[in-house]
Amino acid sequence: MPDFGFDLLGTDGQARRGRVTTAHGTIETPAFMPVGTAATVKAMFPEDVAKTGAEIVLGNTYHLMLRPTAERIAELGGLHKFMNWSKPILTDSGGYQVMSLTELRKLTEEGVRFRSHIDGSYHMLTPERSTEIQHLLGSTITMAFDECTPYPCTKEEAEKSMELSMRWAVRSRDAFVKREGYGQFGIVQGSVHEDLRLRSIEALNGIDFEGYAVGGLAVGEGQELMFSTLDFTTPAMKTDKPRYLMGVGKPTDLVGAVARGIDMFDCVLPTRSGRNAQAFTRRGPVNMKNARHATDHRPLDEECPCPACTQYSRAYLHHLIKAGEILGMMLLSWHNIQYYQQLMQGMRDAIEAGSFEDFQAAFLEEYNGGDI
Ligand code: PRF
Ligand code: ZN
Repeated sequence: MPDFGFDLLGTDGQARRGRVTTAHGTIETPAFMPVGTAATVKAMFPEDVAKTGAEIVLGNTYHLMLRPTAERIAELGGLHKFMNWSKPILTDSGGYQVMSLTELRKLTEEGVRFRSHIDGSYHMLTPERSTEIQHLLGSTITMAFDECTPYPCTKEEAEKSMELSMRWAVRSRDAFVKREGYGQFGIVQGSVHEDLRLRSIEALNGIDFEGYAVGGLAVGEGQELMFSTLDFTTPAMKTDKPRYLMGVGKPTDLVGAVARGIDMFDCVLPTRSGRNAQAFTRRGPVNMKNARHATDHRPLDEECPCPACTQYSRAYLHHLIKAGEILGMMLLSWHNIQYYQQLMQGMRDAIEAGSFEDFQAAFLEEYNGGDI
């Protein structure tokens, strides 16, 4: 059994090419993790998720603790067996979902008490309970329990919130049961403030996590502020540990964040958009509801190897979406995950070749050039 590890294989400017080694296999980075909130990447079979090149998926503590419960998944042999996915799984710790999905909640030093968005029942999440739930799930990568600082907020609020997350990081680490091949990531907070981000990194570096995430971004600050925050955040982070930008993002976000030294991402965008008629292509996003596709014989993207592109026309995809057919959502979800994985592969190849800057320029030109 290999222990949990990260090898930095090469760099090109700030961009990094790496490999995460885990109990459930390796993850080539930069990597994108499709979101499997409720023990399923929505509208996709796990074997098809793997066919796109995805090597890790994300699961959610918040959703799974409420339904079907962590204890039930543990009794059934863990999340990997439950959802028929044998590669690595990273689980988010729940605090972010509690704050974004529940109306009634109370945040204290101890943790967050909240009412389920499913049946209104009362629950409590603390660093200890979140870490225990992720252990019961059998998560390959456990996330520390944090508060995602809202944006905008005052600097004083950002400071208090970051300090609370750092105390929770210590408690999360203490509650983590270290096993060979499994890891736990700390989460840097501090909003868009350089001194707060640097203090957060300092506090987390004192705890030897297996990796470090950047939280509290992509919360409404906009791409420019997200990038300028990364510009002072990633250079202060350890170089020998993976760096994960949580909940990001659009294709242009991924390329810009890799250019700034990020190794891992997750986002609902490819799957959520896929269920909502939006397809991502080399030439930018395409709305498949648009009537211009109704008689178009051509594939969505002639260079994409996914079944939506190799076996069906734009006209058929348009018809499925207009008719509200489930297959339309399945095909667009597959295509979008495939597109994201191809984009990551392109970035990994460009970093290896030392041509990331050219890759970024060519990507932006084609992506912003518009659909054919
Ligand atoms: N913390 C956690 N999960 C997250 C975030 C965070 O800050 C974000 C921010 N974009 C997404 N998911 N635990
Ligand atoms: Zn495709």
